[in-house]
Amino acid sequence: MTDFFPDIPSIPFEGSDSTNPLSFRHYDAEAVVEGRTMRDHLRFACAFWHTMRNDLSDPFGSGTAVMPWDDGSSSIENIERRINAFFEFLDKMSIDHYCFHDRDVAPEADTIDETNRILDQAVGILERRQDELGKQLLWGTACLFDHPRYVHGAATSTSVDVFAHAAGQVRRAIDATHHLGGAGYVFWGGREGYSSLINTDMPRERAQLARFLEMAVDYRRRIGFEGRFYIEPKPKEPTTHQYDFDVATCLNFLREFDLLDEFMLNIETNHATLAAHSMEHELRSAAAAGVLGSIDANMGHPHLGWDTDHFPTDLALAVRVMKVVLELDGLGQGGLNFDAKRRRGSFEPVDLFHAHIAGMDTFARGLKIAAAIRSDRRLDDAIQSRYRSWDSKLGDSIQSGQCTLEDLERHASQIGEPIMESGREEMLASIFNDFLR
Ligand code: XLS
Ligand code: NI
Ligand code: NI
Repeated sequence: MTDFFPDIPSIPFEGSDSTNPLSFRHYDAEAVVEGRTMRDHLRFACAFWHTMRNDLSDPFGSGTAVMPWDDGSSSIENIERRINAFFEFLDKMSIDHYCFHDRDVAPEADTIDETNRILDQAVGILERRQDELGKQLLWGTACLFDHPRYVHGAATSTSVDVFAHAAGQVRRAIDATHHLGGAGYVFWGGREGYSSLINTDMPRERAQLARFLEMAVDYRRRIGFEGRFYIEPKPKEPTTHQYDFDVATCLNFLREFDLLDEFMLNIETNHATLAAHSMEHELRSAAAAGVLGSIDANMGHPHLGWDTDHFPTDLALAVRVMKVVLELDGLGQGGLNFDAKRRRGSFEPVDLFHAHIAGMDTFARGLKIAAAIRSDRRLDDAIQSRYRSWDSKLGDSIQSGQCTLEDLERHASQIGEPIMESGREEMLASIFNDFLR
């Protein structure tokens, strides 16, 4: 299959001395780190929407992306060409997984029946290609944010008829994901939020969203879909405030509506940034609650305040992400999805390759360095040592609930003023940097 990127070969691993930009310098799929191959640790996925459907337009200018395979029509031939170009790309890049929205692969038609017929056709093509090339669907999802009917939200719309449209659309998107053997299904509430509280009944909208998710859980059970259900937190954009603001907000929502056993989270770096959290904070919050399921691996830009979906090229960030993933012993059936787009100026087809190589090599390096930091142990030991006073009789009795405020007051007055130690933050940051070689 060399129809769409004829001048670009399959990307080889050439090692860190290579100066060939169309090679991996760090991602060596079969190399073993902490007893597992890089391929299994990283489980890279490519996003159909950015790779095939993003023309790189921005609010000030039209699209620049050169896509010779795409005539812009909704014909089945064009749908098939896009899918074929996508799989040629995955194959040449050695990317094992992919993700898509229903409307990325099959545009909406005039009637629901016609829309579903086109989606079924597209799913048939995806199925053939993924089976031929041994690729796997990491997750599917429904686009509930583009069509004008979703202007006031989908599950959280003021219109019950819109809720019904969204329910039908999600049903079909879950079917498609199930049919393709998807490892997961994502709910990203693009318009599940509000523009202003002046016209919004927030508790009512949250309850609608919970009901929607309950219906999806019920449906999953009935059809026997065993992939994971993920919620993808994001604080804002396109709405002013989204109900799935961040990990903590999602956890509260899932607990409040008794859905915690049914959902994990898909955490995106740029969304963490928009919520004024570090990605590590979001990952650790989710991991502690047992819901860290999958990652949308991208990044923002310090000077830009929106979801710019840059390719993840920040090595230190990748190290922090991979350290959490290693501590968790992997993402299981989750993975690292490049929910990332090229800059508008990187419009040639070959830039798709450069962008994904940059992301994959950054994460491969991040994985190796995170493993080195773990085996060195100085950073982990430093954290453990800071809390060592808790590994004591007193610490145990507090933790196990055998201590009262009066007991502790007595203890405090016996020992006098505690001796405090430095947190050594700068020293530890410097040790971390020593590994970024
Ligand atoms: C948008 C989201 C979106 C989800 C899938 O900001 O990241 O791309 O990942 O709907
Ligand atoms: Ni995303
Ligand atoms: Ni995003």
